[in-house]
Amino acid sequence: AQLGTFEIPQGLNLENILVYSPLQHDLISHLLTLGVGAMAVGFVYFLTTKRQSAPAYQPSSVLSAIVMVSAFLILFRQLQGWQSAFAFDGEVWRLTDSTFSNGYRYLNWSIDVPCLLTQMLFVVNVTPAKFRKTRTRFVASGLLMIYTGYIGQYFELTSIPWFMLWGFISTIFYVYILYLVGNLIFRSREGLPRPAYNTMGTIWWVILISWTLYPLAYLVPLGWQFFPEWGGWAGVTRQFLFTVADIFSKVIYGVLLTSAAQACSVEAGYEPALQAKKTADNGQL
Ligand code: RET
Repeated sequence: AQLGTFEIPQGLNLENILVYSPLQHDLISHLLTLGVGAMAVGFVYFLTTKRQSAPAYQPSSVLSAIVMVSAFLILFRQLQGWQSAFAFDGEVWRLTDSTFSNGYRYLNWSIDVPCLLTQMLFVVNVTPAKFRKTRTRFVASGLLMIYTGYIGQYFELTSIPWFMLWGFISTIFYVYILYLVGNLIFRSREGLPRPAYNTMGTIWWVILISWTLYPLAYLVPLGWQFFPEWGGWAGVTRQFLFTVADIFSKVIYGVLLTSAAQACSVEAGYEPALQAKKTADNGQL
C-alpha cells in the first residue's frame, strides 16, 4: 500500500504513521496510565469485597480479580510501548526505531472476554446444564470474535477490503454474544431480589455500550482515511475509546455484578452481606 510518498510495511497500526503534538502525546500517556490505575484499584476492590458475597457468588469476584491482573499487565505494556516508540524533536513526537501495536490488546482479550462473560453466570439464576452450555457458547464465540478482529486489524492501513471483511465476520460473533447476553439477563434475572434485578438491567446497558466502543476503535483508521486532517487526534480518539471501554467493561461491570451478588446474599440471609449492607446504609463505608 502506498500513502503519500512512502510504502507502508505490512501490519503497522495507524498510531505509528501519525505525528503528535506534546498535548496529544501526553493525553495518550495519561489515558493509558489512568487505565493501569483503574485496574489496580479494581483488583483491591474485588479481593477485599469477595467475602461479603455468599460463597456461590464469590467466583464472580475471583474472575474480576483475574481480569484486573491481566488488564493491568497489558495496559502497562501499552504505556511502555507508547513511551518508547516515539521521540520528541522539539516540535512534535514521531516514530523512532521501535513501533507501537494494538495487537497486544486483542490477544489479551482471549483471557478477559471469557472471564467477563462467565462471571455473570455465577450471579443470575441458571441450572448447571444451562451454565455449561452458555459458558461454552460464550467462550467459543468470544474467541472467534477476537481472533477474526485480530487478523483484520493487521490490514487497517494496507487493505480496506480485507480490513472490512474480517471486521464484518467478527461482528457476526459479536452480535451473537449480545444475543446470548440479552437472553441470559432478561430471562434469568426473574426471581432475583429487586435491587439485583434492577442492577442486571443496568449491566445490560453497560455491556452494550462499553463493548461497542471496541469496534468503534477498530474503525478509527477508516475514519482517518476519509479525514486525514484528523492527524494525531485519530490516535488520541482510539486510545480514549479503548480506555473508556476498558474501565466500563471490566471495572464498572465487575462492581455492578458484585453489588447484585451482595443483594442476593442479603436476601439469602448471608451474615457478612447483612453486615456490609448495614455499614453501607449507615454511610460508614
Ligand atoms: C473487534 C473487531 C471489529 C468488530 C468487532 C470487534 C469487537 C470487539 C469487542 C471486544 C471486547 C473486548 C472486551 C475486553 C475486555 O477486556 C474485535 C474490535 C465487533 C466487543 C470486553
